Amino acid sequence: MQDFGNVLVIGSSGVGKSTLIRTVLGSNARETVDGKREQLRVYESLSVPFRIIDANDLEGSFLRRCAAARAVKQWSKDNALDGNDENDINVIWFCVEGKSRKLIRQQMADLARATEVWRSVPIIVVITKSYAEMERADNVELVRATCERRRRLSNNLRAIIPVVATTYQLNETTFVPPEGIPELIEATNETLPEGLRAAGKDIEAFSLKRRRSVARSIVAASVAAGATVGAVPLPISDALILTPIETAEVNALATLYGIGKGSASKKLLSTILEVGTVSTAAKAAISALKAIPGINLAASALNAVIAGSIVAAMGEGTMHIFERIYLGEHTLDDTEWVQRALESRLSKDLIAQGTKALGRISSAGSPKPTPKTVAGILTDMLSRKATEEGKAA
Ligand SMILES: Nc1nc2c(ncn2[C@@H]2O[C@H](COP(=O)(O)OP(=O)(O)OP(=O)(O)O)[C@@H](O)[C@H]2O)c(=O)[nH]1
Ligand SMILES: [Mg+2]
Repeated sequence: MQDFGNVLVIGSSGVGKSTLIRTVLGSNARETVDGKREQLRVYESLSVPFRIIDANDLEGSFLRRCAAARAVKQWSKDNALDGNDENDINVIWFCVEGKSRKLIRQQMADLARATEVWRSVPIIVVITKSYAEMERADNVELVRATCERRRRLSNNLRAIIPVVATTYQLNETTFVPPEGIPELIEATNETLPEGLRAAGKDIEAFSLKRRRSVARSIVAASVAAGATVGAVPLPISDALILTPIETAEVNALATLYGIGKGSASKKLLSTILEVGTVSTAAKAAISALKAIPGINLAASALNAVIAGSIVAAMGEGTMHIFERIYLGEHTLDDTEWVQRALESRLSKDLIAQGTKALGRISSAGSPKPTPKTVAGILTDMLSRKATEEGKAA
């Protein structure tokens, strides 16, 4: 019985197919043995309701292309226990790179040629490396226009999704967070034929898992930025210098969890940011951490650890809140609950985690670890905590 849909991923070398596949499938992805052939790799994971086929040579020379297409067809046949091999590729992801706009048209033409044999299989165009937010809408439009000129593409096109698969670091304190991954998973699920499609509850669970892991990567990048900013010689007497980083962190998480841009969302976000920056809870936590005795760290390192810990606690707290809202357990305008939940994180968890971090970093030897080292230790602590929570859940 086939209980999984099959997604064929194609795109030129270097557009980001492997990176995308890793992000979509998550850490428990595995390569299936039955798919192992020279021209293709087949992956599956418990975190999404479909299999992903990475066919390397579909874009090579004519002969290689044919060989690769044959390999995929043969794989389909071998796996089609119901004997219907025609439909075995259920969706094709066309990966084109958004960074190089000029090449989009050419890339689309190449992909169209490479997939000629799958006449009626639905297509989702994934615009990879969509780092520039301003260009996303234009790129989508360009892809749409390109598809309109070819009958097979316009008939089969189901969605165009700009994606950033992993955080793109612009500099030490600014980054482009992941984008479009839950949308891609949901669009793919919707495109699968009835029967292979995950039901509402299932897809929600899949989607939550993937969102969580993307959220963790946002928090990790923010923690690194926080530790860097915190390490400047200015003493962080207040948490205000972290405002830009916390704002970016909270906004990225909001986008990920589909917290919209309406007035209720705005109020929610500003409540969260206020708790993180000017609340007495945040201030008290900072003074408590600064006063811990026996910490052998230079002032800049101490500040880096505290700043990173604040950003970590904010990120974790915000993630928790957005998850509850995403699951429908709370509403956007439940700001009182939000405030309470976050304040308790900032006092209890922040002090506990911060103390632990300070202990670990100060006993690591150097009184002046770099922000990078500090961030590394903090994110390591976060991921251990997440693993423990995952086990406990
Ligand atoms: N930061 C960031 N880097 C990316 C992203 N997507 C791709 N890259 C980088 O782009 C490069 C190529 O990505 P791959 O995923 O290996 O590309 P591919 O399409 O699998 O390439 P081939 O296997 O050669 O066909 C790698 O250095 C990736 O780290 C992204 O979303 N964010
Ligand atoms: Mg690859």
